[in-house]
Amino acid sequence: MTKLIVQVPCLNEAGQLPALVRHLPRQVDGFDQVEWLVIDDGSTDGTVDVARSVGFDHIVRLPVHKGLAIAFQTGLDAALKLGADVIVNTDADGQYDGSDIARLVKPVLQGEADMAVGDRGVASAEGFNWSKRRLQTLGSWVVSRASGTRVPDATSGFRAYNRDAALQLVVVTAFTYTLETLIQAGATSVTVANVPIERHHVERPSRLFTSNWDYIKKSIGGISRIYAFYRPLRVFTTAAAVLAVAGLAAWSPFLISWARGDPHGHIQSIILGAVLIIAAVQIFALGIVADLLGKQRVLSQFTLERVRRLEVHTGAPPSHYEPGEPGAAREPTRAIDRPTSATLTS
Ligand SMILES: Nc1nc2c(ncn2[C@@H]2O[C@H](COP(=O)(O)OP(=O)(O)OP(=O)(O)O)[C@@H](O)[C@H]2O)c(=O)[nH]1
Ligand SMILES: [Mg+2]
Repeated sequence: MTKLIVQVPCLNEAGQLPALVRHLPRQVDGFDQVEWLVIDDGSTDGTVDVARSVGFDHIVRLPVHKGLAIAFQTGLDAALKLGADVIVNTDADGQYDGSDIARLVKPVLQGEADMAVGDRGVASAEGFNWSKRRLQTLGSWVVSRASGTRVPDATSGFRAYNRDAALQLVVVTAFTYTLETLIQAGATSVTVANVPIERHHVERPSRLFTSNWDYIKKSIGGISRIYAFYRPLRVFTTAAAVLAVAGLAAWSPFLISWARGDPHGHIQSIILGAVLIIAAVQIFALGIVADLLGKQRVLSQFTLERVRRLEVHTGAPPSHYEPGEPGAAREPTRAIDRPTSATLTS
């Protein structure tokens, strides 16, 4: 029996859920069972009650607000423990069309990819303002550079994961799961497919950002941090190179007069140049340490993947779980019988 679980992370989405479920499928080709899971992140508007009343089978209710990245991961973890073979994440605001789920899961079902990302065509999509379009394009570029995977819509929240991909994912940055999960996919053995999808225009205010400026600030901060996190050597070496060049420039008055046979004076430029060169060497050394820490992170990731497999195998219950619609929750756990396919490639 194959099971699809559609998960919807929510922050105060009571008003959106009734319209959302009208388009969420109960049957998808290739699956015997399709279930819905809501992840409530400390909503104050009765999101959980509405989710129950509109037929969600499973509810994960975080006791306090933890942010989208943690909510997303808690949802994946619960879906695995509920026996999902494939997990689809979609947003509550109605931007994505439930009828696209069948198309989204196809490459995953057919074994062409471990993960599929719904591509909204962000570079040309109407309804996104200029800054959002540019920042989404920047996000996709950073993901391509940091991971070697080409993903045209890296910030898309409409995604499908097979069990292996879901077991391997770990998000540690709080800002967003979208970019980091793709970079990790590129660094491990998880293959990614891009599936063109419909995008509906959404009027309701974002739950992630309070204003345009907030979006720009958080996006630039988040994207830079993720890049430095996954490509520390490149970032630190670039910073060190800039300082080294500035140091040589500061030394140049002394070097020029020394070449002309007058090695006296220019004490300020010698001191400034020396300070800059020492700083460059230290930053390069920090880059090497950060690179080694990155390797440690990859090792921890593989340990965590094995712990998750054991948890699922032994039937550990999902965290913060409540059954949804009475009688709706079926088969709370199911063992994973296959060995890990993860390979150390990073
Ligand atoms: N659990 C949880 N869900 C959240 C949080 N912030 C946003 N969400 C949910 O994540 C989904 C995406 O949030 P949106 O408000 O649609 O984000 P957006 O700014 O419109 O981003 P785009 O849809 O990519 O344009 C929605 O289902 C939200 O309810 C959060 O802090 N916790
Ligand atoms: Mg949205």
